[in-house]
Amino acid sequence: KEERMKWWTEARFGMFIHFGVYAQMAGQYNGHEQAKGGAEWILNRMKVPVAEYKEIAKQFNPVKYDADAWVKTAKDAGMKYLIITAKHHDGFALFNSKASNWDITDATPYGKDLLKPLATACKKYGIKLGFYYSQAQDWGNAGGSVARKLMREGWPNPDSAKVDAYTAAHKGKWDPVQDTKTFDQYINDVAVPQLKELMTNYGEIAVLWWDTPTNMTDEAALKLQDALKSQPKIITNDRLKRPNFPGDTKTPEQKIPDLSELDGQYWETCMTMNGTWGYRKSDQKWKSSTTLIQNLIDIASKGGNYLLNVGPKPDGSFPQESLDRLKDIGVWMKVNHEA
Ligand code: FUL
Repeated sequence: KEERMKWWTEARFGMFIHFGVYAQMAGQYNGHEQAKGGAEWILNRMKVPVAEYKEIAKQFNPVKYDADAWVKTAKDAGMKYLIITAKHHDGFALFNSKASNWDITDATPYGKDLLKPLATACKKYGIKLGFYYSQAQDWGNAGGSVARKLMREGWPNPDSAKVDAYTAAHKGKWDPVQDTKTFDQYINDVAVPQLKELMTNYGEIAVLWWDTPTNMTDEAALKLQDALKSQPKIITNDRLKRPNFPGDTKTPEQKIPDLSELDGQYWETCMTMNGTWGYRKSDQKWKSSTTLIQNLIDIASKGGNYLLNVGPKPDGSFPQESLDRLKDIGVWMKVNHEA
């Protein structure tokens, strides 16, 4: 394991990218602002009917996406690896998937695999590439919506009482289409094949970043883990299934552990620069460059990694505020780190 973790331990700094159809909504549904939480949760938080969300995908056309520019931005900031949401909770695949039509090639006018050019650019700049894959929650592919508490916030629809009643009666699902398959069918027909696609079509994959282990079974977790076996050096986090599947790294979210909390395990703090992972137009609560640099110092001094997020705009460009901060960090890195 130590050998496999070597590059990761030395890396210290990576870029997280949350990108998908939610960026198109930018935190708003029918002119109403999503009340709480990350904008990447809008489909669930505002209980958008799945068919309506898929209509919105028909506007998702990130024509300003430039993989080379994304990776160069990370490189210039002193980052050593990049993790992108190959599929977030909305189930939308940023890659060409044969296992589901709910992907960028079939469901959007953009029509191209977004991960292919990213893999090429990462190779060019010597940046390790990792994939985030939401295995246990998939609201867009039938069977993938697992039981969760009622989480409607700020639903603007006059039918809200009806939607709440439905959600309460259907273990957190809000759209009948989500119940047309079982969770096992979703695992076998979508998650396992998609992971195999991700493990075979993009060269060497350095990290698989699982998320929200709620409602996973050991059986499903084993199948998913097995789907990674063509990448023997891959590093995984602790979010596949709890307990029994600790993975390689711990994942404190939006916080830096105190020295007293460290237990000798590999860890990585993931954090947003403002308050959301996916792009939200109204979120202007940006941390200062100084704060971000101090976080990086704090984390590195305690032996952890800093996975700092960017939520690209629907056109595929990085928000200017993110670019400004990454540039400042890069200047600091050049002077103080990369002599
Ligand atoms: C969380 C997710 O629910 C968020 O949307 C985000 O991806 C974060 C990194 O992990 O648990």
